[in-house]
Amino acid sequence: MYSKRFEKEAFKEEVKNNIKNLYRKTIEEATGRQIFQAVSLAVKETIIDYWLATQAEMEKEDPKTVYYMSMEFLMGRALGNNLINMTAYKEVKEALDEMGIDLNAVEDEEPDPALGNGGLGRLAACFLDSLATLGYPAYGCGIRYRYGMFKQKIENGYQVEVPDNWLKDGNPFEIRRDEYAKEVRFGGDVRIEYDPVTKRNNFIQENYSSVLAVPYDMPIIGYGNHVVNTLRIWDAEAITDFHLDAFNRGDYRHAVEQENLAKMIVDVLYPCDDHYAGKELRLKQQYFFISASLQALLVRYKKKHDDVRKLHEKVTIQMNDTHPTLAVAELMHLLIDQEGLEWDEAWDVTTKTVAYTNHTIMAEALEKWPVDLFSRLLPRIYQIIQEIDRRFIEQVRSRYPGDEGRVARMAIIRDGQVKMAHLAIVAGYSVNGVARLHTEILKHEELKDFYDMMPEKFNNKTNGITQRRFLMHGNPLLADWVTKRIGDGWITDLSQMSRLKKYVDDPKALAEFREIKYQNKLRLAEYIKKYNGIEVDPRSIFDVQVKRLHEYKRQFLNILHVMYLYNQIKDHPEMYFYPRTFIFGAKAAAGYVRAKETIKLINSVADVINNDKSINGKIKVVFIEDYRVSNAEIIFAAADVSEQISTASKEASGTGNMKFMLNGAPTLGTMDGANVEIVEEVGIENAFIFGLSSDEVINFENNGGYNPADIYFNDWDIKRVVDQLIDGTYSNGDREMYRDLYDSLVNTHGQERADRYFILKDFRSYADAQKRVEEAYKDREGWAKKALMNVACCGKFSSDRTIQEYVDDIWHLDHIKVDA
Ligand code: B1H
Repeated sequence: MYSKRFEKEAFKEEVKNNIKNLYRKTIEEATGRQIFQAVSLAVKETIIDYWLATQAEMEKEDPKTVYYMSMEFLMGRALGNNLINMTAYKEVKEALDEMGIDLNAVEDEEPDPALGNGGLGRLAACFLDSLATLGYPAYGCGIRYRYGMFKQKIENGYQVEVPDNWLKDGNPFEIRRDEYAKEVRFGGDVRIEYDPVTKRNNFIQENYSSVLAVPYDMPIIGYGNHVVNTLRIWDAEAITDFHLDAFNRGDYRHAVEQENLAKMIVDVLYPCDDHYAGKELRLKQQYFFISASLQALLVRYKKKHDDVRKLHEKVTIQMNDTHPTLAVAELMHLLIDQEGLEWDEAWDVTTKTVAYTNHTIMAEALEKWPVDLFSRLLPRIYQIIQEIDRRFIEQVRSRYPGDEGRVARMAIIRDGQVKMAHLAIVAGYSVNGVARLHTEILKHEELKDFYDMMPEKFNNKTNGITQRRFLMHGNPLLADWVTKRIGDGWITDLSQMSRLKKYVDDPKALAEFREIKYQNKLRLAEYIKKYNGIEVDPRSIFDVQVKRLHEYKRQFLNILHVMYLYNQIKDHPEMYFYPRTFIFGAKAAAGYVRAKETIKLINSVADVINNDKSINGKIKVVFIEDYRVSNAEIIFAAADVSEQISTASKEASGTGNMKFMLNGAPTLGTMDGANVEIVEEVGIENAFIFGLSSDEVINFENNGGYNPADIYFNDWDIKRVVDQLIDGTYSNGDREMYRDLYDSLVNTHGQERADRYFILKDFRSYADAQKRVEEAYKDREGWAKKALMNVACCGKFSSDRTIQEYVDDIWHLDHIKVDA
């Protein structure tokens, strides 16, 4: 279907036939969902040809391949993106038009696959897109959760979670691969048996439970290069009698247990972002997909190679945070217990094969497993980690004699816990952070001891995003305009965006650029009308904060500032005020009480302000329900202001910030994560920066925090806003509804520090920055220049650049080429 081979009539015929054969219907009779299925199958047909061709090429060239291990792949809808990358979007749209079918409507029928929480999962998806586009052989390895990220409903201002049954009607792009199914074993005991022939101890797991891991493959299509890589996600099934060994056959109770284990294990994605769940089932999920993926990878490697001691020459494994760190021990297990390698040989291979990416310094996100749980569930894996730990501690002791404090800090197993980050660092040949500032904090604060001992492992890879989805697909008006101005090279080389700089002094170009933003704001306004029932003025400033809800991201600061503005307008109705629409979108982890209170607060403030006729609609507040990849594309395209207001040092990188920039929304933010690099690229005059620096925050934290009372009792505007949390203004007189949020700012209850995230400390500086935004926006042409400069300077933030750096510095992959 790649444009030159696309045959419109044949395609139309195929869609018709699919509807006939699948549903015994004509196009006129088919439902939207059915048309989506039929169109997708027609598209898949072409994909498969290129998928086969890519496989054949890999078979022939035997290139070094990366296996990207991740608990999350937040792919978003596939149909539109696949068509874009096949460079067939416009032709297919035309063909469907002729059949009276609207492609956009068909796309909207696709469930939005949400096998991820937020930034970490979406990053994995962008990386797969870039790997295929750059022509690098790659497998994504993950879990085929039956239920992805929950759907969010807002009822009476509160978040309600609804299960996301994304597989209900089947997934047209996946292929089930029974022939690659693998058994994964849990629990039981390890018997040690001496083998006099090899003179080795054999470790034999007995009395275990097991499940069958069955892979489903999804195509990952490179842009315009015919490369199709694979996302392999594992489903779990009960091991049928046929697979059970004779000893276990007929053991009914055991069979039922295994059946239940299989059902449970892939049931649902844990909806925690930047937070560690600590549940046994989560550990089972981790081992399940890691063991299956590694077994499959070894089989594939051994088809061509007989010496597993050279695995690292053809295979590299990237661990997306610590969630896949069991890969270290499982690889050791397979190499020693199955392949017969000695410990040192296995360790040599493992430590040349696995690499680790850290995504957060938030203490509550660090994975630590209780030893008793861990050793019961994974007895052999635990033994191996004990031995890794024993040898590592020996090294620390010989390097730092007498420094037992250091040993205690660095140990993998300590105080009854297994520390996954330590294991990942000790075994990984590379340890990277996800933005320059984040990596520096890792090296000099959080992971200082490890950096001291092994500085050569540490490196930075600043995150990126794919411009194919977040501009070409999400913002076709701007994409076409850019292409008209500078050609289409930016699609695979985002640095070419810098050629747009020459238009910042071209009034005609600026007028067109502004008109596009306006059209995108109209599109979002329609969406908001349809799904929220709120009228918003597309000429107002669209000030947007969309991301997971977390205290450190400070949606609370944003809404407190809205409350403050509202007070100002009420006090001074005559005051000049540029109309603003504050747009929020955020899911809270189901058990995260304070995050959910914040959602309720935003909705309460929205209720009061949106219904106050006296302010003439100067402020509108909108909470967009169920923020997800598909509506994100519409939101970024329409944003004027990008709120990136995390407490400095807490947001490892952020990637939403980059998507806003790509779509021409200047950043209003702290010097945190990748904001630092965004400002460096675009110039401080084209951003709105405020607040404490990361050094200042870290300093306060190391010295017991700061005293918010100093601010609360001295700044009358701030006190008034904070008091409004408990005087009933936003709760129909209920003084308790927001008591916990109030306390979090000014009252230390026991152990928790008041205002841990420096909201009051940064409030004035934030309000000033917001004032500067308003001033700047009044100058319409000046604003358009700033916005255009953001587009022109976003080149660095393509995930193509990020992936090229991973390849050059860490993975050293071979390139593949697929002929049409
Ligand atoms: C990020 C997570 C995360 N960092 C634990 N850490 C999870 C941690 O389910 N869990 O247990 C899930 C997710 N996610 C994000 O990664 C960072 O906060 C962002 O700043 C960063 O941009 C993103 C991608 O690197």
